[in-house]
Amino acid sequence: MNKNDKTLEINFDGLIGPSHNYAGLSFGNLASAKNKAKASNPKEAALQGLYKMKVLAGQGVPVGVLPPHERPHVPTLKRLGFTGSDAEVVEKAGRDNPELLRNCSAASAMWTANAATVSPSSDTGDGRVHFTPANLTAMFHRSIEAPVTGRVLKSIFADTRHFAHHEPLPGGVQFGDEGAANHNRFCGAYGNEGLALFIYGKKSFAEGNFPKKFPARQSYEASATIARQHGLAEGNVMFAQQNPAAIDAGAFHNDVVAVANKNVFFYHEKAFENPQKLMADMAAKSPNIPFKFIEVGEADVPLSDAVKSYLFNSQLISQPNSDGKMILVLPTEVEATPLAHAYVNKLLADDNPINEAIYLDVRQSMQNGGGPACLRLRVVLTASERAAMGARVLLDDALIAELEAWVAKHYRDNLVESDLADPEFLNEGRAALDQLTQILKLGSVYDFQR
Ligand code: SUG
Repeated sequence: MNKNDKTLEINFDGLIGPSHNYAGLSFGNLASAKNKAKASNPKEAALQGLYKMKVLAGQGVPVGVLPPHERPHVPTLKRLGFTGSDAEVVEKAGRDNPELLRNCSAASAMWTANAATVSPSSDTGDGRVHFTPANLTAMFHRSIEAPVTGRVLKSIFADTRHFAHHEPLPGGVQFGDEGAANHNRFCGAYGNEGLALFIYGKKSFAEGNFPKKFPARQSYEASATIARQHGLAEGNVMFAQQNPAAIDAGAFHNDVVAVANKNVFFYHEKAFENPQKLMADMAAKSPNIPFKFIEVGEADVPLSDAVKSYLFNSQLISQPNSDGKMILVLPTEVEATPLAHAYVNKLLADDNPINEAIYLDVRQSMQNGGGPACLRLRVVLTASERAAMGARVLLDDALIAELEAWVAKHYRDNLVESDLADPEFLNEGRAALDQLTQILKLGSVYDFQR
């Protein structure tokens, strides 16, 4: 039997953290701006996320979990000049510079599509799975995620015979990297060599037609560096520019306007400047992949409805043992957007691999611009690589039950800005995360544990 026969894609969902709040931090992300200063419900948010994981696991899809980060992040506040005990640091920041405290309190690590770019062993030069944590330099509140993300990935994927870890890219915004949200991998079967399609928003060292209103977060230079350092073969890599008009319409990551799985590419006609050429180039580059391109026209679903509903931020999942059938896991906002909903109904009736739609309520995350696909990082692993994983992060009934009880015990159901400066809130979060590292057998990944 070929060693790749049992290769699976695991969806690693971000567990939504106790500091989930609406701070309006992401310029260019329409939902984040719209819901600024609204009271959040971290407990409901985390349970919505866990329910999504449970539904996917119930479909037979392998699901893993990645932990939230420590927030407010006292080490960053100290680097920004706040002094004293940890309690004094959050109090002073809340009083003197609430903007900085908000930036250091985001639970944004939940959107694990931005955690890293991952290349499966079938695609890399040395036959190992490669990970590069995203530097997320475009937004200050996200730029502080990379060190802990790197530690968590190294703790789970510790076996260096199978796994290779790179540092987050250097170079500031010119090497701005947002991880897997702008990376699509196409293949026939998961264990086959795949085609990596990197989508960038700008070239940092070249002229071009780039977005005018909102920032292009992903740079070509970052994508090209990752392809190089993961050892991807030139014949298996493509780069394409995201349509600047899509970014200016609120698609701050490409996964807001396109989603791929295996041979299927589901995208909005305005996701790329010249989709016809891109699809023709992909087909020419990888003749072994039986591509199925599903382009949604502006006339069927206007770009503004795509951004509002997050139609393309759905998870496109292969049904296990089903001979190519796929499920689309969508946010309930699609049901509430008539043209997007009608399109999905038509898609299910048409002749294509997508034959089931599951709508899930992840509204707490959606209100910050994070849909089902933002909440997951895909990692393709062979059977021996799965056996080499450490920690306890693959979901089963027992782990889900423990995590639900953990959320019920530690999370607040109402959070407003003034709570972020409360030392009691800091202590609650640390107690929760300390217990979580024991449940997930992660070791001491947080700064407060070191
Ligand atoms: O980076 N929102 C996240 C949403 C990330 C969605 N991810 C993907 N599309 N893959 C972001 O803009 C908002 C936080 C706030 O405003 O409180 C935020 O960070």
